[in-house]
Amino acid sequence: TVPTSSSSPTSLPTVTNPVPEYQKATETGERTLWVVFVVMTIAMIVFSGMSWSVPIADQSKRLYHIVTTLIVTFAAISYFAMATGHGIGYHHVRITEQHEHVPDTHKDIYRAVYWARYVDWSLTTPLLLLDLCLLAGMNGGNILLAVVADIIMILTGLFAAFGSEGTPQKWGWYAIACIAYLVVIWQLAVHGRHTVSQKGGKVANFFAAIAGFTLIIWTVYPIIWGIADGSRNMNVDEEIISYAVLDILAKPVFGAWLLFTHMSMPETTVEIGGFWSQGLGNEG
Ligand code: RET
Repeated sequence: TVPTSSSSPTSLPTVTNPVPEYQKATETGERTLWVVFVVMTIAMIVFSGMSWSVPIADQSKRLYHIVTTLIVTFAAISYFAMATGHGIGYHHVRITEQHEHVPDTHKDIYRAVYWARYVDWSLTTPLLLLDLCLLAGMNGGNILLAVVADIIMILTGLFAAFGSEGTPQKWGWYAIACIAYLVVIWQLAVHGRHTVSQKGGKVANFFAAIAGFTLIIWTVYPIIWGIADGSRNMNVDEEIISYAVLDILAKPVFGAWLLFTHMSMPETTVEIGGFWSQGLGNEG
């Protein structure tokens, strides 16, 4: 051990454990990242194939296909980054052990934080919300509010992931993210449910089912975050596997459900005005 500092002239010097501990993925975690990369890539090919099968004259029926294909495309890119070792930072914590007659010791712990996830989520969760908002037929103002609150949730979540422990920083950011998440839920549960009821029972029931599914899956994310990044009670591999399962449910499974239902339920077609549904220049 190497003495680094002394807190007061009369006390013993504090020493730092010279061997820091790195907490990172093993082969299990890395293999999981590759598997999800493959799943997202297959979903991307299937969803874009489904979009090609929609006649060119029916562009308004392709909007969900485009949004949903973009979602799995971003996910595939972000999983490629993480599987090849990109988009990973290290969060540092120093643990001090106090001793009576020997110097205090420090242990430095560096834990892998996959910040590429947050880049993915900041692009894909707004698009997932857009799918749901379009299905419900929400107005532009409410869609904007839901999307902006969602982006705030993800970015403040990223700050929380690198926030220091033992100060208000980490859990302060987490609390702000949770408030933003409540705004998102509010938009869907109140405004989404209200506008979709005007589209008739069939669409309203489908919206209730797929938005309910989304709400359950999304709510598990901050719980996993709290256990893995917050209280450090989950190792990096377990964190990777948990998010892998959630990501597959939230993106390819959600997307397949939406697109297949949309094909057999013409009432789900987006009807919010020329820009989104008609194609520019097609109206005159
Ligand atoms: C964080 C931590 C801070 C508090 C909250 C969070 C919520 C994250 C959510 C993520 C959803 C991700 C999805 C990914 C798609 O594949 C950022 C974890 C509230 C809701 C759906």
